[in-house]
Amino acid sequence: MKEIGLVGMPFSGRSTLFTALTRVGSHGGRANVAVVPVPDPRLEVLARIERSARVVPAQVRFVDVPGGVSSAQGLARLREVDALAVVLRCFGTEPRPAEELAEVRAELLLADLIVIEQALERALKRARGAESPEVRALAAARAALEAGTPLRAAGLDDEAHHALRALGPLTAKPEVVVANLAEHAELPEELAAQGAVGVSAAIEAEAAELDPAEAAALLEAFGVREPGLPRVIAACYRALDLVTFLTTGEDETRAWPVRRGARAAEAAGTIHSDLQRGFIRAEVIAYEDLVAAGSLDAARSAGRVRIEGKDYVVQEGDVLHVRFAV
Ligand SMILES: Nc1nc2c(ncn2[C@@H]2O[C@H](COP(=O)(O)OP(=O)(O)OP(=O)(O)O)[C@@H](O)[C@H]2O)c(=O)[nH]1
Ligand SMILES: [Mg+2]
Repeated sequence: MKEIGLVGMPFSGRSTLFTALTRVGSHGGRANVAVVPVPDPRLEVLARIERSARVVPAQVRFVDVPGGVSSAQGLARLREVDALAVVLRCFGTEPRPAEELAEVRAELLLADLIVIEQALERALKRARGAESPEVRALAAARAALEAGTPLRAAGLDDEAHHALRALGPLTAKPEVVVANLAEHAELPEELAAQGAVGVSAAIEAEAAELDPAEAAALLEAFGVREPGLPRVIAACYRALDLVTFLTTGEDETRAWPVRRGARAAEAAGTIHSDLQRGFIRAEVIAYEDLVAAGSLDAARSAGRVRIEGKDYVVQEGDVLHVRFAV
């Protein structure tokens, strides 16, 4: 399960956003963690068509740490997450989200530089001054950070990224930007242009505590048309380069995230290692084609279900049925 860490300046509204996204209160003084199902309207449709007994959505975990971006303890926890969501204050007096974004990024860069310099010193001692792959990776990372380049954009090779992995460098992680909007405010143009997601965290956090009818009325009154959660998760999936394939049958209809470019055998392996080991072939149909056909059986009869081998690259919205033998 992918873990998304909320990061930002103090009082940017991270804990409020955490509550809005997870419906769980975030209490000061400790890291707060909550798992949420990934909204995916396709699941209910498939489950109805195939009469599945249950629906199993994918899940993501959100992490909210106390203290702003300069809290070493908070940042240490964020080194473990898969992606960062930078929360920007767009409410209250004199919001300046663009500057805040630059400040947060600078702080993350600095935090990485400190950790990498320490690790480089240790690595040099261990290598007794000689060149080692570790020393080379750390030196390259330091040079990038000193030049103000986040590690995700530093052009490091896989070996270098692997050498740095244990340090959990923050600027190597995929990043999404979440603008925490004031009541009735629209997403500022310059942030929209950067692909930021606007969320009215305070209103959504309040709505999270109401019953559905009251919540809907509150959101409507404040002009919140689309909840933040699906848009934040979609942005995270894009940043993490994930696609979702689906499985459906009598037992369950289920969503499975895999890295973009994953082949059928690897995708099968996320379901169960036996399916990868004993992979024979996959029956594949795009979600839209299945819905158009009316059912998997109807699609099969109409010859709309393709047979793919283990090297087939799984596409967003593919419905997969894996044939295997162990
Ligand atoms: N008006 C308005 N106030 C908000 C919004 N989001 C958060 N706040 C308020 O801003 C203050 C800080 O919010 P928090 O969610 O605690 O911010 P934080 O980033 O978690 O703060 P620290 O963890 O203390 O650094 C609180 O008083 C919130 O009620 C918002 O969207 N609109
Ligand atoms: Mg907080």
